Amino acid sequence: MAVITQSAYQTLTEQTAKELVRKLGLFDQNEELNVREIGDGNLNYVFQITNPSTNKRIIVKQALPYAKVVGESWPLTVKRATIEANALKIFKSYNPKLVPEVYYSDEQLAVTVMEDLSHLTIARTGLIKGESYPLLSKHIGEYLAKTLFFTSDFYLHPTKKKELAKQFVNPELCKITEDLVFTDPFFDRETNDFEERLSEDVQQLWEDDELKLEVAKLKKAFLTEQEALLHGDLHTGSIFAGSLETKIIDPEFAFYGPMGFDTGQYFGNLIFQAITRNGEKRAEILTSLKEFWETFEIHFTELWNCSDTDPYRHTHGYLQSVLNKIFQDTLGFAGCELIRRTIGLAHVKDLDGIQDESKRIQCKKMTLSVGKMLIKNREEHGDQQSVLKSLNHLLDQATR
Ligand code: SR1
Ligand code: MG
Repeated sequence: MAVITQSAYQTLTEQTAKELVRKLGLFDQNEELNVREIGDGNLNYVFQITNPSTNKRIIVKQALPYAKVVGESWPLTVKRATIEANALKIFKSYNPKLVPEVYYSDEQLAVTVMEDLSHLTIARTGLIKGESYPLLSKHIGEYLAKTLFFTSDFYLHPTKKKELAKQFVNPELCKITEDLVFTDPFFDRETNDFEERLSEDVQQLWEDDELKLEVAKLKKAFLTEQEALLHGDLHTGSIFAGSLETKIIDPEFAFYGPMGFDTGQYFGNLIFQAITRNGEKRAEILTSLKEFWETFEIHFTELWNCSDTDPYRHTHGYLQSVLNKIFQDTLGFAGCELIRRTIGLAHVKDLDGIQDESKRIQCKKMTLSVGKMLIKNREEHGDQQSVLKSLNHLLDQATR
């Protein structure tokens, strides 16, 4: 039930954000509070509310009725706030330590009030600075094995699964991904954004029919396969990291889709770091990629072996074929992520933050090559060792 009676959507201000947390009883009426708008994503306002004397902090997040990255000319449903709050609750139920707590959500105001995580760092920001997060990939591997398995037909009753899938129909946010990840970067579209020095590489990509056929198949999988409840936007900017702790945030793109989309977005975003680093720091990322998939496989297999929902569970070869499919999808979706973050609308700081122009262009050419390799060869790579070998080989050649 709504704590605040609100007939229509209104954009929060620092003042109304403060009033809200007081009304919710999260702070006393007489507590002195500081407010800062700290949202650095593409879509929402994020207010951090602090009592400076006790250091207690709370986050109030509000979905804006448009995409902040473009402006008011791109209207966007605020229903995504409810999707996000509900997804956070479901994901937390499977991974209590890896997802923040939601204290309150209001559908009308598109507001979610939740745990503050400012003792941690956004993984992308930390990784760009060269920080090491030895547990990050193990945590993400475990988180994904659990969320994907427990929300799939391998675990849920088919009726329950279909009800959940209905609750998470998210057409507007999916359309953003369909356009910005799977379509625009592969055609000459206005939303694309790339340096003049990449024009030749981009032209080649647009003329590569073999690549486009494979991207079309991946887009079809994204549009039609309802395998599990996905986070839907699991890049390193949607993860808070510390040396011991990891928290997955921002599932406003959540919907029922192919499992390999979430694993692929994480995999692809780590590859940006493998490309921009050298020597031992690069090796750290390659180890992290290896740990990610190994952990995912171990947990997924364990859950598979314990569950008794699916009568085909012990059929020889079935689990392996499911894991192979997720792995191939992971590579393909990772490839799309690498390409779209290089030449599409929404870029990443891993690349755009490189000040030296020649180095930046060289890295971007590499993300395009690795992206194409992953998409085209995804079915030939039988296991992760062979992918990491190809990746290493490509990167070594470029560094020489
Ligand atoms: C208009 S939104 C652009 C991108 O930001 C989000 O985080 C998603 O990745 C989306 O593609
Ligand atoms: Mg986001």
